[in-house]
Amino acid sequence: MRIVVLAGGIGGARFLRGLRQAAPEADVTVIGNTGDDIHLFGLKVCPDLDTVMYTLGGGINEEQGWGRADETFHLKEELAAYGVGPEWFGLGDRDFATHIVRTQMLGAGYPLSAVTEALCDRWKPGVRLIPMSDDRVETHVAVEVEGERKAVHFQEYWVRLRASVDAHAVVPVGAEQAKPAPGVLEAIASADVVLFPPSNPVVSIGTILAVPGIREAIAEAGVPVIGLSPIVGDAPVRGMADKVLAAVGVEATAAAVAEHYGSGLLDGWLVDTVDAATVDRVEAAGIRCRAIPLLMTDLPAAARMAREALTLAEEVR
Ligand code: GDP
Ligand code: FO1
Ligand code: CA
Repeated sequence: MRIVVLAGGIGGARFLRGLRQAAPEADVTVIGNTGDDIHLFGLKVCPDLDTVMYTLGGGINEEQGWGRADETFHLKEELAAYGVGPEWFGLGDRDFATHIVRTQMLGAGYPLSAVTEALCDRWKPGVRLIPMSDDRVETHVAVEVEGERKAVHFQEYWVRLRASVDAHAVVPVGAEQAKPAPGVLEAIASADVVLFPPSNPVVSIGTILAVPGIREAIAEAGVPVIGLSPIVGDAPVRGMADKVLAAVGVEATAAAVAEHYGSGLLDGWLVDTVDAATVDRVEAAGIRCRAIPLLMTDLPAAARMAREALTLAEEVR
């Protein structure tokens, strides 16, 4: 079975670990969000690609959900001693190596998709990880700070400002001109099922779908498209999905996120058992819906979610 998964960082990566266990024989292609990417310390940082690669490759800091396990921060401290920042972004020593390799290869002319493949040669995530695009796309967030309206990079909104101010708009800068990376459209066209893990619907999956051709390819593939809600009990399990959903005029509920994707894209939707009362609303929107436990507390829990998603895919096929 060929499975295509659109993934952000933590929510996508933890679900993928479950999927790999639930369907060990499956051929899984992950289309990764690159809208979170940023140039810092002179290096190209790709948080969501790295979170998927480290999580599936066994190098992730489990508690944090991003960055490397067993990390130290000597390099960042030495840079800070020279007054070189940004001080608000924590890049660890082990993680720095990934970024140096990536930036060197990009500088030598390799596209991000080839660089990602090279990095995955080391980590062996057990899936094919492809960035959504080789072209630069950067998510910016319109905010108001001390009465002044301005746009900041998504990392600045999330990591520096801790999403403490309202997001007025979310813009994937460069997406309109971006092309899907080599292999993306081919993987979708030959997929047996497309999964939306419980990733952020706006700044992860929304950004991937903003690359022209990807949404259309999924709709045209004619295979089940199944999503899992990142919203449980009317709140994100973690992160700032409520803030960025508000920016696009969508309430932070499992049902509203399903309606936001719409029946033109989504065939099936899984909500948590605490949101079982909203199943009828989702089905009324033309999307098959089930309520199951959706908290990825451990690997077996994530694997059960993946199994349910594949079962729902067979039901709607
Ligand atoms: P990010 O790029 O690191 O923010 O990760 P993703 O975009 O892949 O996923 C973020 C989303 O995952 C957030 O909106 C969370 O609510 C959701 N999430 C995290 N852990 C869980 C979980 O255990 N269950 C569910 N249903 N959603 C989760
Ligand atoms: N998140 C933080 O909250 N603080 C950090 O200092 C930070 C550093 C960082 C470095 C590398 C990396 O791959 C991810 C990092 N993240 C950090 C996570 C990241 O900013 C966001 O959680 C994701 O981009 C949201 O998807
Ligand atoms: Ca992300």
